[in-house]
Amino acid sequence: MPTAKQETIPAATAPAGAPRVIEVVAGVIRDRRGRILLARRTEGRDLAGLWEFPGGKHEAGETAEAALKRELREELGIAVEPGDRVIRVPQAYPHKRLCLDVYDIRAWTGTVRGLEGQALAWVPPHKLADYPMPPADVPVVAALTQP
Ligand code: 9L3
Ligand code: MG
Repeated sequence: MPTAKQETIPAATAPAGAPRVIEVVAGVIRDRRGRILLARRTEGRDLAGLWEFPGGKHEAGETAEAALKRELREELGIAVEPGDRVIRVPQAYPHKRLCLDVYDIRAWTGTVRGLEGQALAWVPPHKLADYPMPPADVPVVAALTQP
């Protein structure tokens, strides 16, 4: 039974010609001081130079939780325990559509490193808005900082 959280339209029932939605996950990772981790997208990729909540695309058949665990292990070298979903952001770009699901990370272990050469920043919540972000990440900041 699909749950309210699983809004992916199976390919078989998607309207003919509808562009596929790329499912992306990201995590809100906090340190002991309550700062939040942002990663800078590297040169040569789309949205290069912008700061994002770390994560990436689902692989085929992966749940959001599995994708998040894998992405954050690959990109940052940490083992994470995803908690509640903070926000789901549908995003239409001129050339593609994606849906970003952002989860709170309730616990993590290891040492955070930019394993793909990306710059990292631990940012106090009230400074998140100072970092230029991909359009999909902007509503996340609002969700995290609104009372
Ligand atoms: N994206 C946006 N915000 C994020 C993440 C992790 C990803 N916090 C967008 C950028 C790309 C797409 O999702 O257009 C796929 O991400 P990636 O696989 O290029 O990292
Ligand atoms: Mg990524």
